[in-house]
Amino acid sequence: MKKTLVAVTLAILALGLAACSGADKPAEQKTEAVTLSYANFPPKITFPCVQMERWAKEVNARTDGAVTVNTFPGSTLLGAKNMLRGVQEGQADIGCLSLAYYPGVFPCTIATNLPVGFSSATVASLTLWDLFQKYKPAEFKNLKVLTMFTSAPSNVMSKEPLKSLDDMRGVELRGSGSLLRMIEIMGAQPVGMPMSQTPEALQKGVVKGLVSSLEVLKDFNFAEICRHETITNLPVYPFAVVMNLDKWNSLPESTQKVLEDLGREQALWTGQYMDKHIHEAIEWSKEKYGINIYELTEAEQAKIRSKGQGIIADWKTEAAKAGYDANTVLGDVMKLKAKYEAEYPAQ
Ligand code: 3IO
Repeated sequence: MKKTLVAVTLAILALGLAACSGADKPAEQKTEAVTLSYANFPPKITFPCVQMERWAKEVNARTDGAVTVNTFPGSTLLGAKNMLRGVQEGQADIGCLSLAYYPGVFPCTIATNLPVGFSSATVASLTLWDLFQKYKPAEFKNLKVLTMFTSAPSNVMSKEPLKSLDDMRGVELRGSGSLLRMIEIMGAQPVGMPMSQTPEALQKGVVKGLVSSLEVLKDFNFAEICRHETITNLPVYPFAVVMNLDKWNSLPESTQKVLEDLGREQALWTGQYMDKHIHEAIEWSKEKYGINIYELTEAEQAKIRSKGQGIIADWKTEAAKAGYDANTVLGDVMKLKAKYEAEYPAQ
């Protein structure tokens, strides 16, 4: 009787132990399910949102379904101008920032928005990513940067033909960041606003055109209203995808690794998507709306390039004030640009 009792007690204890460790161990090894919200400002079909959907899908697959990303395109969770604060305060876990919308906030990485003549979004995106990795600038200190990318070089899209700098005089053109200064240099009238407000501004006639990468002709259907495009090869717009730091710190290490491994790959994917999509968008716009494309003269381009040096000089002053060795940062941009132009020649 006593022996049986001891045996039964031991058996119960053993079972209990097994159950405890069983409940503990395998559950901890299997990554806990987590859902992340990801805010974006422009409409779903535009490139910042196309890359967002690709990222969400990859993350879900690479974490074996442990991470689900809920995407909020079209300013449904956060808009262009409250994206930064919204992510810092945790209203969204992840947000997509156009750095040019935050003057003075990103003194290091905004160097990629300078008129340095990037040849493609692929080259500029990888340059931006590497620049960030080298400096890990304090401008992102309370955030986790998940990936970065840029638009393609900017050109002028307008309602009326702007075949020369003379034609541009006084014409209201939308831009942001350094593009506002470039618009001024060309003699036009700069009007600052995020891309997400541009359709309405064009519709209402507040602006007569815009300066950005040409895929928006298709993605926003701007080709319908802006039948005239002037090739100017102006700066690219840099973007950062950032995560709330507390949320990042709460993620299991295995998940953090998946996200970190995806950072550069996503930058390259987005640059290449953009460069390919530009060609499709131009062809589509020619076919559907018969858009006209103009080139400035060599002399006009030289004038723009030369005046653009002033923007670079002013950035150097700002970057130095923020504690950067501006010549070294700019030198890095130029070195990375040359390296990636050799690796990814313009198509
Ligand atoms: C851009 C921003 C949102 C959607 C599509 C876009 N294509 C190019 C840009 C860059 C730009 O003009 C901006 O304001 O960030």
